Parts: sequence; structure tokens; C-alpha cells
Amino acid sequence: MKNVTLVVDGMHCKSCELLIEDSLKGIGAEKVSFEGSKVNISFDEGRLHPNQIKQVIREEGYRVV
Ligand SMILES: [Cu+2]
Repeated sequence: MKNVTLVVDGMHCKSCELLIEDSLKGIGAEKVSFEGSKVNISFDEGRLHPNQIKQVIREEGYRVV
């Protein structure tokens, strides 16, 4: 299990977090947690590439710093 922390710009409220969490779980992320503008994602390296994670967050309209 691999773990990455990304700084995401544009998250303003709980529903932003839920939207991002749903999208990441949708592509197979195991665990998603938030601390301010930081998003911590646990995932299986065999199933998911960090670039896919960034892409999904960007597709939801947020900026990955
Ligand atoms: Cu929001």
C-alpha cells in the first residue's frame, strides 16, 4: 500500500472533500483523508498511478499544487 499527500487548491467546504473522496474511491483509492488543503491518499500501486489520482482531482475542477 502506497501513500501520498497532495496539496489541493480550491477546496472550500465539506462537500468539496466528499466529492474528491468519492472520485478517488471510484478509481480504487483505499483511504482518503483531509487536513486543511492537504489530501492524503492510500492506494494499491498495482492498481493506481499517482498521475491518475492527480488527474481525477483536476477533472473535478480543483488544482493540485
Ligand atoms: Cu466546497
